[in-house]
Amino acid sequence: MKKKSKVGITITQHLLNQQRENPEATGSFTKLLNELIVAAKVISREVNKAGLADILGPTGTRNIYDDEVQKLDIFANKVIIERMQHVGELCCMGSEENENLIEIPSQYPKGDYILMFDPLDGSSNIDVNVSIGTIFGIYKRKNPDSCSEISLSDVLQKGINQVAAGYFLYGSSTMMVYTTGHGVHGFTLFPSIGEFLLSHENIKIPEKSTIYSVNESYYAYWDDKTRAIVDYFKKVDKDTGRPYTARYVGSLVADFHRNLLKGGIFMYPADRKDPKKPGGKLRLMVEANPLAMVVREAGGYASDGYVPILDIDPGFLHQRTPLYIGSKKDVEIAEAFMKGERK
Ligand code: AHM
Ligand code: MG
Repeated sequence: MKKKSKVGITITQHLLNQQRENPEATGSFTKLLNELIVAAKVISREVNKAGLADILGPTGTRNIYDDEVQKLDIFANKVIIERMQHVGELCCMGSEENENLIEIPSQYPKGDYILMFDPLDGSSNIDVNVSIGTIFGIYKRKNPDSCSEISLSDVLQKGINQVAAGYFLYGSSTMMVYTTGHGVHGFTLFPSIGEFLLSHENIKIPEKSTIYSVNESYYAYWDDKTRAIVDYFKKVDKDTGRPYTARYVGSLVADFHRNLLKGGIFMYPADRKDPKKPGGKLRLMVEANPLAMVVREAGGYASDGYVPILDIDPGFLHQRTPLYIGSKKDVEIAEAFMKGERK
């Protein structure tokens, strides 16, 4: 019998349904995601009024990656930390904006979950009304029985260990896309009722696409293998649908989301642009891993050019990685060029 569509149900109902389907669930995970959703609603409201308030524009400071920090980044970071620290389900958090692990203050109860997040990704697009997003990945601490303080060794885990991951997209509408390993589901925020309603049930990414997304202005900084990938996608060949179309917003969440729905490959290769960032710009724990889990659940693939993103053992919290992510066949083509199997 065909499964009845659940389109239109609230995110809360969806989480509760998933909780019921898992007899071991205690509800703590649902509580955690619910609080994250409230934080995203607050961020969404601020993003929507960004042009109106004195919240626009850079603060003049730089974060640990030497990126200019925008006021809204700081706001989003603060909202997530303050809302999530008192839920009682987290043992710590890690944010793109914080150099060290974020501890849960001693007055609040703690749990076994770890929240890794990029509070506002694509921040260079804030000032110009282009879509931006929040990315999150949730893990369980490695040693749950430990009464000891949380340490980096509890946190530094492969992306494959994520128990949930997703993102909020602040675009023409605000969306939440998430997975707990049981399909990828998309919800759209209906501002009039303040609720996320299921709008994209069980998303599947096309296996092969005709879209490539990369900042091609760095061509001169790439190695020959990377150049060959892009040359391949641009070459005319009717049978394989080439040349592909180029689409690059410059907001990872926006580029990823479009490719997830329409098919496509997003690439942020390693380059020689900045000697301080030789492994590419994007961060493994807060950007690549969550999206890699989402894409895998949707039938796609994410690689650093050689190995699956989800299999990379992080050496430190803010590790960077080259990223090739999207339609499976296209990412495999990129991988084949990087491994020298294609020339
Ligand atoms: P951010 O986390 O500082 O906003 O940087 C990440 C963003 C991604 O959203 C996007 O894919 C990339 O940086 C764009 O970088 P570039 O301008 O080098 O193409
Ligand atoms: Mg980011």
